[in-house]
Order: sequence, then structure tokens, then C-alpha cells
Amino acid sequence: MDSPVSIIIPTKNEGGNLEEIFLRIKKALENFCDYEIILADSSNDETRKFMEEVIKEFGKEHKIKAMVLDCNGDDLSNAIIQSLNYGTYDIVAIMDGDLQHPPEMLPEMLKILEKQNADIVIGSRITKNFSIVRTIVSGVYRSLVYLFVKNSTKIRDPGSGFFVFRKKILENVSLKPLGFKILVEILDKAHYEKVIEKRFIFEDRKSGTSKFNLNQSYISFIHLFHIAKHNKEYDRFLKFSIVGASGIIINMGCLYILTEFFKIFYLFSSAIAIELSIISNFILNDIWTFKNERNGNFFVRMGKFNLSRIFASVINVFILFMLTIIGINYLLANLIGIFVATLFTYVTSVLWVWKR
Ligand SMILES: Nc1nc2c(ncn2[C@@H]2O[C@H](COP(=O)(O)OP(=O)(O)OP(=O)(O)O)[C@@H](O)[C@H]2O)c(=O)[nH]1
Ligand SMILES: [Mg+2]
Repeated sequence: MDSPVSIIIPTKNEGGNLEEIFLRIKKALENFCDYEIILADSSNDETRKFMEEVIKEFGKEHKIKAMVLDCNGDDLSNAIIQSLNYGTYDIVAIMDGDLQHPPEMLPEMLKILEKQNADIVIGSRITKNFSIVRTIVSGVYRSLVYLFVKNSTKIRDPGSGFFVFRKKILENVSLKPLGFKILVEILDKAHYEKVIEKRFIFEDRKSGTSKFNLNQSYISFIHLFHIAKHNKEYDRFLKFSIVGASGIIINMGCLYILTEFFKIFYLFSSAIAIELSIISNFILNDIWTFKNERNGNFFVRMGKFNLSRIFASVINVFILFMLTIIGINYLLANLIGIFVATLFTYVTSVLWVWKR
């Protein structure tokens, strides 16, 4: 391959993995392309000194072009952003320094980038040893990414830290990431068209300790919150909520009119009022909230919206029932039910009814 690559590796106290990662990168790329390695280091112990020595000795012996950048105090994402200024090549690879991202994948990922003219190639993790908590947190996080980050719904692992990309997609882009998920920030803000994924097995780290913890997850969610604010996804949720509130007024009004003036038995009136409010919500969302996402047939969208609302009502009643069983006041239980049902309708609206 002709194009050289800048490999950026964020590190924090990863001295024990350094020689192996250098050797494996060299073996994988030496007959493939030129490369430089930038270690974006935020170590807070003696590791940096050790790294500099390894680079000196190792670089001489193995002719590896590597540097360690002082990113003291920077989190993973910001350390990577700093390093982007030091990379001299047009193609960049980001990978962890604990060997969970196999360097042997790099040639294939770079080949895909070039041959298939992609802008980003993501190494998607097949995780085997995640704890239950990490699996749940990761699943919830991914769902929210699909909701808040445009063009992300087709990406299996938007939270991966292993990817290669063309640097030009970041021209005139101001990245303001937080925590570990720099790929999500890039997917939201960069100028790119084609993203391809290549799956790999995410092994346990070889040596050193994990920096992942629940606080990191919390930071990732806050980051997502900033993204949603920035890309106006919030506005959409607000519009959806206003339409939902208008539905309540229509529901109550119809129930009153049908029961009082048309003398229809109130339970039948209620069924008609519910359907009318679903239809009015659908129309308002179609012409306002999701006016730029109207793909396909109007009636198919309406049918899907109806189904999602019916399912949401079942969820609402189920939560009401379960929470009252454990002694929660039925009005509070209903409020919680309404909240979850609204979220459910929103998610299905974004990802299914008005699919982007
Ligand atoms: N520069 C910098 N690098 C960091 C920081 N936190 C973690 N890293 C590095 O980022 C990479 C990913 O961190 P890990 O601790 O392996 O996180 P993880 O892979 O999600 O968690 P494990 O699966 O438990 O290893 C590793 O190379 C870390 O050394 C930081 O604050 N600054
Ligand atoms: Mg790791």
C-alpha cells in the first residue's frame, strides 16, 4: 500500500505493553506501508520516562518512528486530539495501548479504507468477557447514540476506540469530546460519507490496569448529552413532547364531546378519543417534528406510529400494574409508566417510523 499512516495510541500507565505493541505493529506493517507512532500519554507515574527510553533504544534497533507526547491531565479523547496536530500523514489510526486492539488488523482496515474509498473504517468489538453491568451500560449507551447521533444507526459499534480514518474529514471541524468515546464525537461532527466496519474479538487486556469504571460511563453519557444539544436533537425531542401534550388535550376534548353531546358510552368515547389523538399526533409529527425524515408511504408511517403507540400503552399499563403491586401509589406509578411509554414511542419514532 502507498499511503503512510499516523498511529495514535492513547496511554495511561501502559509501560508494560509498550514493547509488545511496537513489535506487533512493526510485524504487521513493515512490508505494508510507512507509519509513525504517537503515544498520547497521560501517565501519572514513572511510565513516561520509561517510554521515552524504550522509544530511544527500540527505535534505534528496529527503525521505528515513534514519539511520546506529554498529555498530562488530558483524558483519552483530548489526548488524541492533541496528537492529531503532531501526525504528519493523511491517514490516521487510533488504537488502545493495552493490546485489546490487535495491530494485525491494521493492514486489512487500511486496505478497506483505500480500496473501498471509505472515510472511516471501524474495528467493531465482539466482546466476550464484559460483565453484566458493562453489557447493560454499553447497550443503553449504544441505543442513545443511535437516537442522538445522525447516520449512526447502521453502525454496529459506534463506541469503539479502534478505527482508521482520513484526516481531511476533520477539516474545519471543532471537536469537543469528553471521556473515552472520541469516535462518537467524530461521527457526529466530521465530514464523511462512507463508514465500513470490520469485526474483531476484543480480548482481555494483557497487562496494566483498566481505566474503565462507572464514572467513565457517566462521562460518556454527559458527552452524549452535549452532542444532542449541539446537533439540535434536543429540539426534536422538545417538539415531540409538545405534540404529545397537544394529544392529551385532543384526547380529553374528544372524550368530553363524544360522551356529553353524542351520548356515546364513555369507554367507547375513550377508545375513539385515543385513536383520534394518535392520528393528530401522527400528523403533527409528520409535518413538523420529523418533516425532513418523511420516507416512504404516508399510510405505512401512520400504521407504524399506531402500532408503536398501542405497544407503548401496553408498556404503560404493565408498569402501572407492576409498580402498584410493590406498593407505589397508582398515580405516581402511572406517571412513571407514561414516561417510559413516551420514551419508547420516541425511540420507535426516530428509529422506525421516520427512519433517518
Ligand atoms: N492519554 C490518556 N489515555 C488514557 C486515559 N485513560 C485511559 N487511557 C488509555 O486509553 C486506552 C483505553 O483505556 P482502557 O483502560 O483500556 O479502557 P477499556 O479498554 O475501555 O477498558 P478495559 O476493557 O477494562 O481495558 C488505554 O490505552 C489506556 O491507557 C487518559 O486519561 N489519558
Ligand atoms: Mg482496554
